[in-house]
Amino acid sequence: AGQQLAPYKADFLKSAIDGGVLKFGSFELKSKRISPYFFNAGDFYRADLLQAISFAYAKAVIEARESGTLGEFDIVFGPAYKGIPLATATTDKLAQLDPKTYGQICYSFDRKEAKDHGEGGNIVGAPLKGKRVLIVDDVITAGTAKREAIAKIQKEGGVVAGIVVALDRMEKLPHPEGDDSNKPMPSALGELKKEYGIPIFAILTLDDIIEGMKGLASEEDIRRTEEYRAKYKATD
Ligand code: OMP
Repeated sequence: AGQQLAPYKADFLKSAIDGGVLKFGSFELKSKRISPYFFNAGDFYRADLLQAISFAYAKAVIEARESGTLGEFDIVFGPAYKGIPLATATTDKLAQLDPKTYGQICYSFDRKEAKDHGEGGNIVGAPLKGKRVLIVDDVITAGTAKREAIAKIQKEGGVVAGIVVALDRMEKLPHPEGDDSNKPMPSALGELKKEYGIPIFAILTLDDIIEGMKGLASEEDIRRTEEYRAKYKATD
């Protein structure tokens, strides 16, 4: 048996499964891999679920600050569109849980439709210039979406302090000889960490889901998810 999940992680996983945010079946990912599970953070739209996800993000951030994984930050940034409610609700929850430390934290997000040229107008909320920015996003698989967010923040003169996601799928990068080669490969998350020298952490990892789904999901779904992990888990 693996390690027991922290209570806030177990509660979050239960909310995600009960709320139909974490689904089991057969799903094609952005990477074209066929996954037996899918996490859609866009489905946390009901008030009780929004509270559950923002509480879990806030707890993960507070834990990362207290353990020294994450340094100080000024702004919580949510990449459009799915990151916007996540960052906004997380900012609110941080201030609610610890007003002394987080009462002055700001949020901001980008406009998807803004043009690449021109001055300003790309960011809604707190200006990023000279600020330490924590990115709040949904899921990390290959890390493409995170690279775009980092580039946007840097372009606005912000310094990326770290990235927090709801789910780290722990997947390996595709092997140059083909994705089904079964050869070991490092993770997208590890590569991002190294490349930018920033902390990246998650409320849940795939290991956490497999540990926590016992009793919440069918034997068949657990078996298929374990098989997927055996096939696509990264070496780090
Ligand atoms: P990367 O940008 O490659 O890291 O993929 C992450 C994105 O994939 C997320 O922002 C989602 O758009 C999507 N996704 C999920 O939302 N949930 C999943 O469980 C898996 C994916 C995915 O396609 O890999």
